[in-house]
Amino acid sequence: MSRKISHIGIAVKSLEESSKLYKDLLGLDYEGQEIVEDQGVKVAFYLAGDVRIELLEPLSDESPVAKFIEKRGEGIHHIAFDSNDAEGEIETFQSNDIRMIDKTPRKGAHSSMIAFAHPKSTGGVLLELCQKMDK
Ligand code: CMX
Repeated sequence: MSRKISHIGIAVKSLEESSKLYKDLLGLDYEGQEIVEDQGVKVAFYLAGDVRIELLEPLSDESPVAKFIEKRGEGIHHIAFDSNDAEGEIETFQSNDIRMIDKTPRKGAHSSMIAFAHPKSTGGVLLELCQKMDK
């Protein structure tokens, strides 16, 4: 089976402000929101067909998303790919010269374990491996 995209992450200053575009104007299905303390973000999920959009609002100035917005403005922040074995893929990526930010999976939104690869080693794209833990 081909690998799926888990979600596309978009950095925003305010989830509430952004809901006007994604919910009211685009009419995407709102799936709910949650706080991911580990990552310093509040996230809201929307579905466009099979594609999940994850809006990320920083919880503090220390959040990587706050730094991203400060430096580059709001916009597409990361692409997350489904993984059946995040731990194993971290090893494989590292042995193929991909710099992993997370050397072991850590807790993400939606009951998942996640690991980020550094954009400097992935052609400028912040890439996330995302393993669902509830199936
Ligand atoms: N996409 C592409 N490039 C990015 C980037 C992103 N999202 N974030 C930073 N960069 C680039 C910067 O522009 C910078 O490039 P230049 O040196 O050419 O200017 C370089 O990466 C280093 O960036 P920095 O501002 O110095 O920031 P840091 O090195 O402190 O942090 C990163 C960058 C990617 C390691 C950090 O943001 C991180 O660990 N991110 C992963 C965690 C995260 O984003 N969590 C929130 C999501 C939560 C979730 O989905 O659950």
